[in-house]
Parts: sequence; C-alpha cells; structure tokens
Amino acid sequence: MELLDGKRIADEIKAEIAAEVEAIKSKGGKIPHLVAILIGHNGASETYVGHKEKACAQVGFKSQVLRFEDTITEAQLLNEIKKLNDDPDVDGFIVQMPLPKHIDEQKVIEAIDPKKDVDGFHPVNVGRMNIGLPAYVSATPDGIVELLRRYKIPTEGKHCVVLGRSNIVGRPIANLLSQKGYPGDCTVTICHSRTPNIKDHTLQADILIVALGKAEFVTADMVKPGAVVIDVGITRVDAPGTKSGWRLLGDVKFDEVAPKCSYITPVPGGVGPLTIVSLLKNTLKAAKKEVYG
Ligand code: L34
Repeated sequence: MELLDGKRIADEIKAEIAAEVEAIKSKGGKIPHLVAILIGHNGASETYVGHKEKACAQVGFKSQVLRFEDTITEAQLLNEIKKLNDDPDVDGFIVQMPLPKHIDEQKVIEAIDPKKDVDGFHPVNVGRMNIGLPAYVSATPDGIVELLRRYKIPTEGKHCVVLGRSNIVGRPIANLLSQKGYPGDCTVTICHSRTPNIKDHTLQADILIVALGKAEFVTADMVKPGAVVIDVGITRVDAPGTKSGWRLLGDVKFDEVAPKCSYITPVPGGVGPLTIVSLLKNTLKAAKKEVYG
C-alpha cells in the first residue's frame, strides 16, 4: 500500500507555479490576482479560505478576502459580485460555500462572469468541461486527476466507481475520468443515496472515489484488494482532549481499508491540499487568459 501524498504533490505544484509567477514578474507581466468572498463564521470555511490565502502568498499571487456577516442580503452579495466582474485588476474570484440559507447559491454562481469563475461552478464552465473544451475545472475533481497523473496511476480501461453525485465533486470527476486520454478512459459508475446494494458496486472498483460527506462510510469489506481509493470526505468530529476539540474524518475507514489498497489518500493531507492548488492553477490560467482568450 502506498499513500497518495497530496501535501507533497501540492508543494511540488506550488513551486512550479511560483517559478512561473517569477517569470511573469521579470517580464513585467500582470501578477495573478484572486479574490475570495467569505460570508459568516463557519469554522471549516474559515480554515479553507485561510489555506487559499496562504497558498496565494506562497506562490506570489495577489489575493484578498472580502468578509461579510451572514446578515448580508442576496442583492448586496450580487452587487459585490458585479463589482468584481467589472474590476479589471481581479483575474478570478470565488464565493466560498456554503452560503446562508436566505441566499440562493445557484443564483450567486450564475452571477459570476464565467471568465473569472476560477471555481468552475458556472454552468458555462461545467458545460465546456463536460464536452472537453477549455474550461475552469472545479478544484476538487481537478485535484484528483492531478494526483492520479503525478503518481502515474493507470486509468485506461479501469472501472472507476464514484460514490456521490454532487455538482462540485461526484458528477465532474465521473465525467473527467470517462473522457478520452490520460487520466481518463475509465468505465465509470456513479452511486448515490438511492443506490441499492452499494457494496455490489464498490467491490467492482479498480478506482474508488468517495465523496459522500459521510464519515467512515466505506469499510474494508466494500473494497476490492489492490484498489486505488480516493477519499474526498472531510468531516469534523468532536475530539475531547485535543487542542482544537475536534479532529477530521474521511469518508473511508482508513485503518481497516488502507491495508487492502494499492494506493489510498489520507485525510487530512490527501485531496484537500490539491483542491487549493487547483484553484491556484485556475487563477494563473485566468491571469494568462488561457481559457477564454
Ligand atoms: N466556492 N466553496 C467554494 N469553492 C471550493 O473549492 C470549496 N471547497 C469545498 C467547500 N466549499 C467551497 C473547498 O475549498 C471544500 N474545500 C476544501 C478546501 C481545502 C481543504 C478542504 C476542503 C483543505 O485544506 N483540507 C486540508 C485540511 C483542512 C483542515 O485542517 O480542516 C486537508 O489536508 O485535507
């Protein structure tokens, strides 16, 4: 069993991006500029946006976090988005999810100019990605693809089973891995909360991608020996006696599943760090106008 060390790969890619930023700087080009909108005080969102801000600094990007209380109205938020769409200095921006209940997430996503939608959540980017056109690919699926690529994990003809059908992970990763080329050419099955006998499917998986948000859902009896297991889950559970008072669990029962795998991602330190790096990659593409010219 080998660990898919997301942290190590993320550091490698950040060094590559930093070198490119240096080259842009020395030619007097435009330094990539990312803005994140963070609403309210959700602990996980604070952590993730904090990681994004730090990663921007590490690679030499300009970045900014715009914070609002969760009393912000939908109209006010849409107005902030309009300002960012119109600001020529901002190459890309994101609105960290989840949003307060009184705000319509889909409306917010569709208000973002697809050219600045470095999360790749806008239907224009989702649609372009789906048919293999240049697009901003959402960060978590892109991170998974990058991890498979950097570890040179064979994908052609493999059966990939995806647990979860979310717009930001399950659906796009299923699409990407079924596309032509490497990493791709998989036969893909999507399972979800209404799939009977999930284990019948997971036992067929050469590559098992779990993005359900259900802590320790996948147990050893559900995994084929030698499988590649990618754990996207990240749930905070109470852990009395630790400094923070909580710890992180993936969607896979790591201790019992890991010995059966050829490769497995840890949580934390697996997919999470690559999610951050994929956002940096998209922001660099935005600054270079690589996707939309
Ligand atoms: N708009 N909302 C928008 N874009 C995104 O791409 C996200 N996502 C998801 C939640 N909402 C979003 C993220 O940023 C999940 N996500 C994310 C980002 C970073 C990490 C995990 C999820 C991450 O850094 N994970 C670390 C540990 C984090 C911790 O200590 O809590 C890891 O090693 O897995």
